[in-house]
Amino acid sequence: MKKEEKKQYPSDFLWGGALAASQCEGATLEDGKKWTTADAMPYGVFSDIVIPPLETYLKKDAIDFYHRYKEDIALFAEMGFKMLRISLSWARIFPNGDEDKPNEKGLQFYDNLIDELLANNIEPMITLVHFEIPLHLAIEYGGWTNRKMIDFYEKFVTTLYKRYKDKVKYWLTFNEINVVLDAPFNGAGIQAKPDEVDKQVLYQAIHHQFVASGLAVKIGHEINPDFMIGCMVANSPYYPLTPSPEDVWAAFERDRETLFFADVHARGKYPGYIQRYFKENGITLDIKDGDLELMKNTVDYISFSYYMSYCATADKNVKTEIGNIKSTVKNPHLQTSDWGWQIDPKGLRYVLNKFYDRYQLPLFIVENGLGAKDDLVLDESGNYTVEDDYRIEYLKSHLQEAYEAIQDGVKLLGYTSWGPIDIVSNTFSKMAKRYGYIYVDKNNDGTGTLNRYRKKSFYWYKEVIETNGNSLFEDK
Ligand code: BGP
Repeated sequence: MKKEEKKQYPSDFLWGGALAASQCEGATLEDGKKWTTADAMPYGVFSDIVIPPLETYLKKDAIDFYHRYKEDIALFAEMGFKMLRISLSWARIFPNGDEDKPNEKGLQFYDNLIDELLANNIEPMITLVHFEIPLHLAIEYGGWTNRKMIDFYEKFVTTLYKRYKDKVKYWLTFNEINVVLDAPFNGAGIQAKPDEVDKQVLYQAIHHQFVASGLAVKIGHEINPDFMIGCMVANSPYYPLTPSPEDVWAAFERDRETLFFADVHARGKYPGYIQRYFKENGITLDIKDGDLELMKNTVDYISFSYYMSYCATADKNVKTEIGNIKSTVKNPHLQTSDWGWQIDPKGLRYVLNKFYDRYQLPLFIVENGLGAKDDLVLDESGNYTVEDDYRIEYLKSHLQEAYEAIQDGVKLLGYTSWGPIDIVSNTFSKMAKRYGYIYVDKNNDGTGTLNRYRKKSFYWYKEVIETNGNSLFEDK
C-alpha cells in the first residue's frame, strides 16, 4: 500500500528517548559522588530500605553509561534522535546535598555528556530530580519532610541552570511527582512504608516539593526567559469498572491523585477538593509567608509518563494487583505485559485529550514503552539481535493514538520513549525487564559483557523518526 503522505507529526516534533541517572550510569561512588536514596532501594521500590547500601547490587554499576555514553549516544544518533531526556544525579554535584560548593568533577561529567549530545544534534531535556536525592539528605534531614530541602534544591538547580543556560532549554522539576503518594522513599526520601506513612508528614513534604518546583520555574525564567520548564506526572487514568455511578465516582476520585499534582503546577494553587481532603483528614499544612506566591509560578508545559490505564470500583471486595507502583483493578478488556501492566493504546489518546482540555498547555510524553523479557538471537547475517515484534506493536499502537490526539487539536511537543537502551528497572531493580531498542548484555545476577546490540525495534524506530511518523501508517 502507498504511504499516506499526509499522516505526519508536526515538523518540529521532538522524537527521542528517556533515561534516569540511577538506572543507567553506574559509577556510583566515582569522582566524588556519594550514595543516593536510589542506592538504598537495591531490590526495588516495594522492598525494604537498606541503609547503608549494599556492597554490590545491580544499579551500582548499572549499564555503565557513565563510561560508555559516547558509544550509546552514537547509537541514539544513528536512530535519528532529536532529544534525549536525562536526569542529573544530585549526589554527583552536591554529594551530601548540603555542601556550599558543587563537586566540579561531577559537573564535568555532565558538561561532557551534554556536549556529546549537542555534537550529535540531540537536544537534552533535563529532569532535575528523578527518584533520588543524596542519601545524606534523607538520613540527616528526613528528606522532603524538612523545609531545608527547598534551599538545598534551590542551590542545586541554580547551579545547573547557570551552567547550562545556553545549552539546555527543556527542564523538568521532578520526575513523576505524584508517585510519592505510593512510594514515599522513592519520591521524597521519607523512610516509611507507603501504608504506614503519616499523611500530615507526607503532604507537608509534598508542599515543600510544590514550593521548590514553583521556585525552580521562577529562577529558571530569571536566568533564561526562553527556558521551557515543565512538571512530570505518572499518568495512568482510571476507568470505572462498571457504569454504576459509584464506580464512576471512584474512578473520578482516584484520577485526582494524579490531577492534583498537575492542577497545582498548571493553575498555581491548591484545588478545592484537596482542601476538603485536608480538612476531613486532620491535615494542617505549615505554609510559610511567600509559599503560595511561589506556587503561582506555573509551568510552561506538562509532561507525563504513560504506560497503562487502571480501573477503579467502589466495591471493596474486588481484588487489586500491582501496576506501575500503584495498585489496580483488572480491566477485563485489556491484555497485560510480562509484568502485569495493562496495555491500553487508546488510553494515551484519552489522557492527551483530557489533559489538553483541562490545561490548554503544551504536553510532552516523556515516558512510554513496554518492559519485556527479550531473547538475544543470531540473525541471518550472524549478528546478535532481538526479534522484538511485541515491543514494536506496543509502541506503534501508542504512537498512532498520539497522532490521533494531535489531530484532535492537542499540542504535543514530543515523545521520548522510556529506556531506549536497556537499563535497570525502577520497580523491581532487574535487568530482565527491558525497554530498549538497544540490548545490553547484562543479567539480573550482574554478569554479562555489557556489549550493546541493535534490536529489530532499533531499525523500526529509526524509520519512524526518518519519516516523521509516516511509517507508522504503512501497511507492511
Ligand atoms: C517510571 C519511572 C522510571 C521507569 C519507568 C518504568 O515510573 O519514572 O524511572 O523506571 O517507570 O518502570 P520500571 O523500570 O519499574 O519498569
